[in-house]
Amino acid sequence: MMEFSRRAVIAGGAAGLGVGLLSGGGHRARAATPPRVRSSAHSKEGKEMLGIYAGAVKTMMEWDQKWKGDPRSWQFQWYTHSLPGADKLGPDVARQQAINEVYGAGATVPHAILAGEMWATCQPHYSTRNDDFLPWHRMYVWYFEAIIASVSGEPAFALPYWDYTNPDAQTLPEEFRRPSSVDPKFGALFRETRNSWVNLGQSITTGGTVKHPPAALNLNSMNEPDYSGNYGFCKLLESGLHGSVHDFTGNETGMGAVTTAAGDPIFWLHHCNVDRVWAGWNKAGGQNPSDPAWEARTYVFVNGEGDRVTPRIGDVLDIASLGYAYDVLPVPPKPQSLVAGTPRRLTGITLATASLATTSLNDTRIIVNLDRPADSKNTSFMERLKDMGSGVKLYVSFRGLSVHGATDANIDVYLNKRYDTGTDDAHFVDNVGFFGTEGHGHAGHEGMAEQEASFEVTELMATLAQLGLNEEPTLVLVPSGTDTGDPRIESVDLVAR
Ligand SMILES: [Cu+2]
Repeated sequence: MMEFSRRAVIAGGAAGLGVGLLSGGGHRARAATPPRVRSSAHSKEGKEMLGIYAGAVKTMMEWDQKWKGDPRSWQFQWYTHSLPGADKLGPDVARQQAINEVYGAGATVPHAILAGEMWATCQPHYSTRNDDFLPWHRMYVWYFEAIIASVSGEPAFALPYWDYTNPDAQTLPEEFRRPSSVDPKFGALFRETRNSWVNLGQSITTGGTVKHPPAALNLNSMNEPDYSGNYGFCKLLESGLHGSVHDFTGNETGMGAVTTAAGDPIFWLHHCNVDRVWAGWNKAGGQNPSDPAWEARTYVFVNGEGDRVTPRIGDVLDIASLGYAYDVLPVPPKPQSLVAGTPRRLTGITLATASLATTSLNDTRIIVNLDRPADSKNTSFMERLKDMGSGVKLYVSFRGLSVHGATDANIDVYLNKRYDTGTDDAHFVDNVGFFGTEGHGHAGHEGMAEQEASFEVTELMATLAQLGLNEEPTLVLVPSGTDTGDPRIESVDLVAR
């Protein structure tokens, strides 16, 4: 059993990593050696790494048959995120059923115990710990990268990332699009459970039947100076860009649903990019929470050798100490946004609101008229906005997102576009998806946070106000994806903070 020694915890940093994170093999780069560089999957360096990656994924998938239940097999790594059935049965029942199936009922072998600790532990989906989204996935990707290095026998392996916020990189990298019958080398990276146009090499935003504005995949979350809370960087990145890429890439039996997402080899390149956005936000001045209890929290994983490890969140906040770097880091769209300014209200004040509880989200185009909140005196929206004073930020907040089962449903949101019918993207807010809402709300399980998705609209609102907005705000919702899972939203608010 691998635990951090007290000495390592006190020493922290690279010394702590030497005992815990890097234990067992010593083949990974130490902090003193040059970092492994993670490159874009569309670059020459990234493509070289994809060759190594494809070979290792193939081996791990073979281990699903040969050594079923081995911690370094493909299925074990996938199930660590979540597993089929967890949306309907809840994670605990689904996990136990899968353990019985893989190891036999009542099995007490170490790998069965490990599966009990690790499977369906994706954060924050199986907790209320929204702030753990980034560190949990950083650990998950970091150990997975070590497993690929060890399985392939290529210690210098660095996982490539998928740079989909670059408009020229919004196609799935070609290595992932060819079945084994066509391409024995890269075939292990192919999955059928994607939107058909994605595997045809068309853009995930504008291919096939979808017409998302290019801004649907954006780095707006990086403008947020706070890490925590429903309007913080971590949550905005998770419910925005991260969820959209899941829904735009896979269907409800693949990347589009939490239960099956990590079974698609592109998952890891997606989360590598999410990790890169976090590193870029830190580089631009974004501060992680400074909470000793948060930093002390541990999760269970296996390292490159398949041994149990229990990294602390505090161990993974600095990528240099983990021995890797990115070839390029993204920057916030508004570079000045992270300079310390007025402290924000944590929750915000609702300026306009609408219930969506009885609205069918299956229509092609839904017009939502927001109204004055019952407790507000001013009848004019602009007057209520003025009452907030200067320097407020405005957000569109969707509350009570829930689904009955797996879905890749997602909705493009436009502000004050009621009378437009064409392709005018000037009113576009963002894309709201249901990734991560499985098992919440009306189909929910105890102890899960209500799901929200918020998008900042300060500048958009100012621009539209200049055009003479003199009425309550209006939203237009344009759904896409399959309508399985009965997606629902309780309400939408326009919030100032
Ligand atoms: Cu994800």
